[in-house]
Amino acid sequence: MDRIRIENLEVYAHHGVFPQETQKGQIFVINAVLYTELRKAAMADELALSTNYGEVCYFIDDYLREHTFLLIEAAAEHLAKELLLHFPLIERMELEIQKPHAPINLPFSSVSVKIERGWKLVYLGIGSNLGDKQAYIQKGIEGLKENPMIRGVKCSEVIATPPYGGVEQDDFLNAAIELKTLLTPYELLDFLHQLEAEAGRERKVHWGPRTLDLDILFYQDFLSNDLVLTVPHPDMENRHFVLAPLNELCPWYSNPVTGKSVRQMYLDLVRGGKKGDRQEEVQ
Ligand code: A4P
Ligand code: MG
Repeated sequence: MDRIRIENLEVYAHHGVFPQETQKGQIFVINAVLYTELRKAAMADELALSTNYGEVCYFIDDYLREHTFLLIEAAAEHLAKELLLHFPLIERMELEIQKPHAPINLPFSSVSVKIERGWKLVYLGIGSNLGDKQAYIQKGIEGLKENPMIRGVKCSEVIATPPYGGVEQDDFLNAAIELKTLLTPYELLDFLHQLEAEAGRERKVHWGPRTLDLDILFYQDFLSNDLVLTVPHPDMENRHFVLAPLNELCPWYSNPVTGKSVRQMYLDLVRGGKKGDRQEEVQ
């Protein structure tokens, strides 16, 4: 991806663990690489279509002077988040904060931290089969949209589906959601649990009836298989209620584990190539 690079921006600020650092202050040196598409701005020769690097420099200067952190790790983390929220064309960034005058009584030229942060592409499954299902799904989507750490929320058509998994229960409404987020996978999972709790969800029966269920299907190229989070969702290949709406949003997206596209998984399931239940939509 194209990038804008800022090198050796000097900011006089007050970050540090020692009292003399927060009282007197010192010079910090900032390097940043901003990943962003530049083609449109270049073809139109129009600043409004790009990210103004001057504004970014002043933003960094203001932010680091107005806030005080003990650690340069914290300064970098918060600054990267604020930059990504404030400048919408930046997809991801590398940010380095150097502290050339850190209080170390040894000869050295600088110490620094460097982080990489950005918006991650995520696909979720959403479902409800208790109470006012449509309203719960709508409320879940609104909750996602209201979180500033989430943007670009797109929802597939909501479809009615028979229950999958052997528990006798009411039909579901299901959909798939695309979004971008600055939350880590575990932070996103916590937030989804919060939305489920706000919808009054009670966990009584595994795979049982629920007002709102939000599952992480894909989180960019992140892979996990621990007690808290399994991503990509391990059973998606067998689930018509997941693949049909997902196929509407991202047919060419590939499962990073198997390399299979969503469209291929969907066609395999519909044609009966997979072992799982073949499900027809309930009209
Ligand atoms: N967890 C692990 N990986 C994930 C992930 N990728 N996304 C953990 C979300 N959560 C994940 O989930 C149990 C635990 O799974 C969570 O605490 C989380 O740490 P839960 O939502 O409390 O329980 P659950 O939903 O009953 O279990 P599970 O295994 O998540 O079931 P699913 O996969 O959600 O399936 N039939 C139709 N037609 N439509 C449906 O939506 N849903 C289910 C439940 C069954 N049958 C259905 C539908
Ligand atoms: Mg679930």
